[in-house]
Amino acid sequence: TDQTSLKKLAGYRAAELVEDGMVVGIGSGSTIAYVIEALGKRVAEDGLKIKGVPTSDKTRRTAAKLGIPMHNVDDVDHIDITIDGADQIDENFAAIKGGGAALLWEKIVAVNSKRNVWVVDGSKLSDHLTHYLPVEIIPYGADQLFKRLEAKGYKPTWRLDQNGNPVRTDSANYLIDLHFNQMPAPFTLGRELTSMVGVVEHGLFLNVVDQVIVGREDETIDIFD
Ligand code: DER
Repeated sequence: TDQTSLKKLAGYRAAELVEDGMVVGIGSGSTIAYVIEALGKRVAEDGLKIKGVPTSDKTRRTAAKLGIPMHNVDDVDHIDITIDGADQIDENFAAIKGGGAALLWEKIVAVNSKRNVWVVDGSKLSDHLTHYLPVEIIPYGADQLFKRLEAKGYKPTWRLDQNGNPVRTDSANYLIDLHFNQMPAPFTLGRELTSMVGVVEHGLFLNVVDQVIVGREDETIDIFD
């Protein structure tokens, strides 16, 4: 089975966690596109009543187009459940996110959610984190910050769009991706990064997720709580 149908399988399964009347944080990326598709169907066909809270402008537009009422994170009292994707999840449920350039809003929505669920295909699971680490930074002083990260041996690269221009996030910040042969302890690395002036947030999501839904090659679904 190809990865797409595993993402679809897991995405549709995750959408079943959403109940009528919920405020739902909606993640970003190609796996979550299936969650949005499934929720849109239920809104249109079953009259599901939910409030969606987006983790990116792209998600806001995609969900709204399918008839899901979208609200900003500050316009709801609380978020009952957030369903998002991830780039890599290790055996302690620590994750790297941000491959889709949405890590800041994803983390803002996650920390304001009663419950966080991640939906992945099996290829995202790893016994330790090896994926590049996205870091969102303020444009003013970005070049100096890039050099400081280089000096630390973190092998930074600019996140570029298909025209080779630096990507701007939904908060109009830049993204730098860090590369490690052996990643330092995630919690320590995260604290170090957010203590650097000009760093807004990083893609290490630690002690965030409550449940992980995995679409397996043999089309089974594993759920880890
Ligand atoms: O940026 C993110 O963290 C997204 O959730 C994303 O990286 C997951 O992307 P995918 O579902 O398209 O693999």
